[in-house]
Amino acid sequence: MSLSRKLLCCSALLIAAAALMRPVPAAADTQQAVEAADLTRETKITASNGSTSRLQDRSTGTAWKAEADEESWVALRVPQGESLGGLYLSWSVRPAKWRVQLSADGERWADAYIGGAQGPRNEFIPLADAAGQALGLDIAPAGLAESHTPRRHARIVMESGDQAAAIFELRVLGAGELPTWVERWKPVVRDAELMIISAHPDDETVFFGGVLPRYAGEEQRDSVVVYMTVEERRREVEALGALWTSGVSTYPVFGPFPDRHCETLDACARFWGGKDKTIAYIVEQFRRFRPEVVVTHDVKGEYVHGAHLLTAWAVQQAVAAAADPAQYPESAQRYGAWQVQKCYLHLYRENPIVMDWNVPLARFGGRTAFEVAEEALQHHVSELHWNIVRVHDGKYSTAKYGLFYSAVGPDTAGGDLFENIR
Ligand SMILES: [Ca+2]
Ligand SMILES: [Zn+2]
Repeated sequence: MSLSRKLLCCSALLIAAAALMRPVPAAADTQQAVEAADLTRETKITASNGSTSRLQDRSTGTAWKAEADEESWVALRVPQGESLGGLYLSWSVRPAKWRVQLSADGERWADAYIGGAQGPRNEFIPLADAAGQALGLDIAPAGLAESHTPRRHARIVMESGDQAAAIFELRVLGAGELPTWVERWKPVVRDAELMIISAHPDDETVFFGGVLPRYAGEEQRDSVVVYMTVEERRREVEALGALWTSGVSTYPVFGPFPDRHCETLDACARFWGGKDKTIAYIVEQFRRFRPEVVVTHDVKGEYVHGAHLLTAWAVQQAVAAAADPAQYPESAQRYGAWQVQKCYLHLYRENPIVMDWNVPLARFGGRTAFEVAEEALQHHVSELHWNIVRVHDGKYSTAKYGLFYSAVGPDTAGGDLFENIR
């Protein structure tokens, strides 16, 4: 038996002993793993510069900022007796290069995770092994005496480029099974079953609320949400929270178009670089993700907003264009042509269907799609002061759609966006 093997055995015993000492919640099923504790409040957090309170105020309205063109760090120490299971970061600006290092004594550090500029805005960095036990002993052991000591110290070392890295929020998790609020985004899928095209973050819930809990959550259909325009970075974080709550685990697409208030389709098209550019972008999303069912805005723009009007109009054009390789040939060459099977428009008068969002959903503990949507909406914190921002059940009911296009025949039973698909 090698030395490292022996060390592993010792560690396994220590971990087993620690696990035995952990209190088990009275109502918990003892068969289940212990849920990782949120240690953020008890953890001492320091940084190379600036105030760390902005990292821990539970607000995406504030962010800690690194220094531009410098190496910066955020360091933390979990309390005695706790083990570090992972870090959960909400990035405002990702650094060009960054790493997470661990230490037993806060002086000698070893790399545990290397990160880069690309990645989700909300990111979980596991610092524990697959069994959910505290990692530490196998990371470049600094010496025999120390290798029994759990790594209670971690630091995020960032190399900013010309734009300084910034972090909205940092959460520190103990060892164990991750709580459900920790978002773990999957890479994009090639063949989406459902695509929602939403002009702004919050429209997916305000006007289409119910669709994602039912199809992404309850039916576990691969779902991609495309946002045409995003006003600021914190809105992306809010959208991620809403999507995760609705049962979506595939990272959304945040589009390139500027968010300006406009009341007509033409005014919005001027801001967005023209109608053709808008259609080309949606055609590319169809070809890239190959959705079977597409859901988008009311042709009247919901409460008459230019971005909703243009989005609904451009989706109608794009359904036919995406299927024709001669149109927008650049994305056709890259991804191939694609025929969307069904396209629904919110509140559309032709071929109408009414969804029932009041059915209890097993995957959400018996809550209904409408109730889940209302919970999801609470993530859009910066929009909640607007009157219009609520999950609609009256004039703009999230339950009402019409089938604008179908390659699989008309709906006959009704009440299911995937009727005739499978
Ligand atoms: Ca904050
Ligand atoms: Zn909107």
